[in-house]
Amino acid sequence: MARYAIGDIQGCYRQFMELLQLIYFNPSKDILYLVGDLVNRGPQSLEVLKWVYKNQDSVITVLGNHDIYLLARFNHLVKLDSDDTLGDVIRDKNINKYIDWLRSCPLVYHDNQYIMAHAGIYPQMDFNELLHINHSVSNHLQSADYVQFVESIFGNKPNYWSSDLSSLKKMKFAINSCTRMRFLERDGFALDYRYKGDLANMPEHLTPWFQTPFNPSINKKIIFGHWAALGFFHEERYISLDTGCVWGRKLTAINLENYELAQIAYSHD
Ligand SMILES: [Mn+2]
Repeated sequence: MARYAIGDIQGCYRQFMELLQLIYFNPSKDILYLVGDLVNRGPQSLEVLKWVYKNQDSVITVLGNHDIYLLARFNHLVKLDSDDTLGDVIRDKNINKYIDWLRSCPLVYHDNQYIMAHAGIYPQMDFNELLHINHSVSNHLQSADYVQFVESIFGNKPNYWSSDLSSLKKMKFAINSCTRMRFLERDGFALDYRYKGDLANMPEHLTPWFQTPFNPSINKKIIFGHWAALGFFHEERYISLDTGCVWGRKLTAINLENYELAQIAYSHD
């Protein structure tokens, strides 16, 4: 058995299939860790969803911002974004089963060695409290009135963490930090939603989330994606996997036993 983690696929089905061939992925014995953002922007979101749904017993997926957007879009909670490529997903005859499967995916997954969340783990949070909130979010997403819940979690506020927040605000903060975070304000560590670029050009008042002091309860290597401008990084405490396939760059897999990398370039035909 081998475990592999793969970055943001965003509908790049062809590259996803080529990457699985390159790593000799065998769904009967290997496990894939997917950092989320399976869909949107790219050309074949439906094919990606079908594959992941069919192989769900061999796949661990955490929710990305685009996956949550699909839940909202399916339920007519958001305006159609001009870059949206989810039309064929929404119209598919099996859409209900894909939506129900997405509703069963967590925000955060962890095992003995790793913690995985789409954008990362907010460094100031107690990890056990985050797991508790993760569990509440899953319960809401799987409840009969999940549409109301999805409607209630949109928006940038609160952009700071406090254990005094209400339970809904804690869930909103956990969803925003786990699925959208890149930079924090140096002073007070509030989430910043404006700057999405690289580290070289970051405004002075910001710091990347992973370069701030961590709560000691966050003591495993963090696997994340979401940040195409950051690209691939592997350091002692984290693995960054979004290498911008949907923006014409690469799709990346890392073997979680020996850290061998495999990559497929977006365009080679
Ligand atoms: Mn994302």
